[in-house]
Amino acid sequence: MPTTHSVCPLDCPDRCSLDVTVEAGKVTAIAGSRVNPITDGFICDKVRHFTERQYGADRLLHPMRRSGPRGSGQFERITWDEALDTIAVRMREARKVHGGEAILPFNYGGSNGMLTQGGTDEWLWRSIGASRLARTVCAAPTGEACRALYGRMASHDFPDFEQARFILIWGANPKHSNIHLMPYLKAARAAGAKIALVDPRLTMSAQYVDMHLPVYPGSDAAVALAMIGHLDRSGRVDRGFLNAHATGSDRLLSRAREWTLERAAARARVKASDIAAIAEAYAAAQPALLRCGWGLERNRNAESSVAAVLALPAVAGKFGVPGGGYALAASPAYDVDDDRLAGKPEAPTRSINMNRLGRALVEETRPPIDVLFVYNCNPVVTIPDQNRVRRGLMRDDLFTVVFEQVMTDSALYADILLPATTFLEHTELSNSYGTYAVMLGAPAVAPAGEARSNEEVFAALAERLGVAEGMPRGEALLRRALASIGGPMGGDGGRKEDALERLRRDKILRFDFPGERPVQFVTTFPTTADGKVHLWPEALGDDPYVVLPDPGDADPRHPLALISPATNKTISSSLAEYGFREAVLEMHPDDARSRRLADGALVRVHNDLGEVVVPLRINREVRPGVVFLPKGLWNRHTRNGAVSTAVSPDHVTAVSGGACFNDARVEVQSA
Ligand SMILES: Nc1nc2c(c(=O)[nH]1)N[C@H]1C(S)=C(S)[C@@H](COP(=O)(O)OP(=O)(O)OC[C@H]3O[C@@H](n4cnc5c(=O)[nH]c(N)nc54)[C@H](O)[C@@H]3O)O[C@H]1N2
Ligand SMILES: Nc1nc2c(c(=O)[nH]1)N[C@H]1C(S)=C(S)[C@@H](COP(=O)(O)OP(=O)(O)OC[C@H]3O[C@@H](n4cnc5c(=O)[nH]c(N)nc54)[C@H](O)[C@@H]3O)O[C@H]1N2
Ligand code: SF4
Ligand SMILES: [Mo]
Repeated sequence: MPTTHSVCPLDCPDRCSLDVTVEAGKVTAIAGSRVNPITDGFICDKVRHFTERQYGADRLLHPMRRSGPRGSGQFERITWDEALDTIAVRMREARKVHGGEAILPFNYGGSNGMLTQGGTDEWLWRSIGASRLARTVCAAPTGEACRALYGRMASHDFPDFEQARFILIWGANPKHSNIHLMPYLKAARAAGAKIALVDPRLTMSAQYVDMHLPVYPGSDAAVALAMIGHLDRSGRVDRGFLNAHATGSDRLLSRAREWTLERAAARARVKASDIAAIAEAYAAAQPALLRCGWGLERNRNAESSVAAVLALPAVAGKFGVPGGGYALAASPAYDVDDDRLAGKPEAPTRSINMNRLGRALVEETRPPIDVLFVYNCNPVVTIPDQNRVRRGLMRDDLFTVVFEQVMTDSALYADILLPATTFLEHTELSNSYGTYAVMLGAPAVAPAGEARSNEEVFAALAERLGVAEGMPRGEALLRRALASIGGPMGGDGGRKEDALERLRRDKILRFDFPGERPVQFVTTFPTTADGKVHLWPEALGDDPYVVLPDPGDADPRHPLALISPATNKTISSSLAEYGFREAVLEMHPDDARSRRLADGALVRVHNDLGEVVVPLRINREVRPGVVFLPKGLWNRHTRNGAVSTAVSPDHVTAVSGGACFNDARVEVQSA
């Protein structure tokens, strides 16, 4: 059967290359290919079954207008012209009455491609002076902390994990969120590497994990500082490295000395000896690799936690060898020029933090938000404080557009609903945030129904609003997107032309590192102003290593920490329409016993913000004092039509305004 080359554009670090089989104009199979060597011919179940989205009952096939109350999901079919004209009229009106800032574009990770995000959409928003969106729901604190310490230094690529003799996995769950790392972890283990996991849950079996530190959520800064303090007291700090390559180490070390093992152990609710054991094993091994995930950033203490964790490889002298240093997002190294991609510079309009959507819709008055345009995002289930978001969307005078592939919980609130193509139906240029490659995907089939691509829809709106002149489209947009990538792929415009030809021929463009992959402090270095690691980074404020008290300390009625990390069933909330049947809450047996809750019992997970009703699963792999609901549920997956964001506070991290999902403190009772 003939296959088409494609690329998975979902918000996943692996960025698989795909072979798509088409029969009689329909996609019949999706499999991993070897174009991206990391994919190695296998993909996750979710995307293997993507035809369930493509041809499923939830797929949106034509534009619609709301015909019942907000949120009711009652719509009537209209034409594209009616839909686009209505939107254009409402936008023009909003601009006339309150100015461009009365329009709020709302988008995030639904499509990680460069043609569906940041190009024609940004051109439109910038041209009409819309409010800007601070895209902070994920990775903002981690990115901020990493940049503050190391600038845009490239991170380790997956294959080098094999060379490590000790791998410290901190707040990441590769078994679910980064499955193509697993073969390299396995190979490292086979070659004798030890693996330690710092996570409130035991996410991997003994086949992978030698040491597990089940920290209480939000306590990572204390633990990492205590490790640094312990290395210092026991003479394991690499002074030579620090003197040559770092600034601020004295201040960091003196701060770390305040965090004795015992003090950190009390904050993290773990054993002091376990913190010491991991620090010692890490210091002793060479090469040792730190894999920092995104689980530790989803609380108020985020920037300090990530900074303290990322300081470890500098303090312990782990750089300078393949398989040593840290592995985090690859994205900083791409150094994408957003202005070039958008085709025009950003205007300094009002910025709205996406994590406070509910508040913005209700409380912003100068000007109020008159038009909300949601695309590549499902805020009703993915943004903190679900009930507040819903109240905001119910505002009588709000005009909401949702541009979606399927009938999500957010789509239900649309005044105008627009059907979007999937990656099987449009051209896409995808850069990976896990590894160093760019790939091009061509449409495998014609759009379902009347679905249109983001590029088409934003261009059509720009035309109606009179701002389309000069907007790059098609091939020109593709070239511009490619040219906006800097870093080790960068070069002059002329070279980029060759790059597109090469990309078409080879289906993949790899980064031009000296050597096949980046090796930190050998072929890739900090890009801070002085080229050094900033261990007391001013960018993180007066005190980069503040350890905040646990939010539960002030809330004794809600003693359990609720975390809601990624699972293998969805990508954020994408594909949940077929990925999930019903969600369960996972709880440690001790917590279930003290609450007289039996396995399978229906429970209420609640706090002052809201509640979620689901069956209970008792599971020793979650530490005591912590409960776990999956990220990305839809309302239909719980008994009361609410998801974990219903109990997530919408306060944000101090430096970068990041989301604090894991600051949810709850009580659980029989329902
Ligand atoms: N299958 C699948 N893959 C995905 C995604 C998905 O939804 N599904 N999502 C994608 C996206 S958008 C992202 S951002 C990444 C996220 O991928 P990861 O980096 O793996 O992040 P999380 O899944 O949020 O959390 C990782 C781990 O951190 C733990 N954790 C929670 N709180 C804390 C804490 O305070 N401290 C520490 N040390 N650990 C904590 C959780 O128990 C979890 O096991 O994955 C991407 N890949
Ligand atoms: N409880 C809890 N919630 C979380 C988190 C958590 O830890 N706990 N973490 C969060 C994280 S890490 C992230 S990244 C966010 C992600 O949250 P969102 O940005 O809301 O991502 P998705 O849930 O994947 O929703 C993306 C939507 O975009 C649509 N889409 C895909 N491609 C296209 C396209 O080409 N055009 C258009 N118009 N639409 C498209 C998809 O159908 C999908 O419904 O969620 C956060 N939510
Ligand atoms: S979601 Fe991740 S693992 Fe699954 S196909 Fe896409 S890139 Fe690969
Ligand atoms: Mo994310």
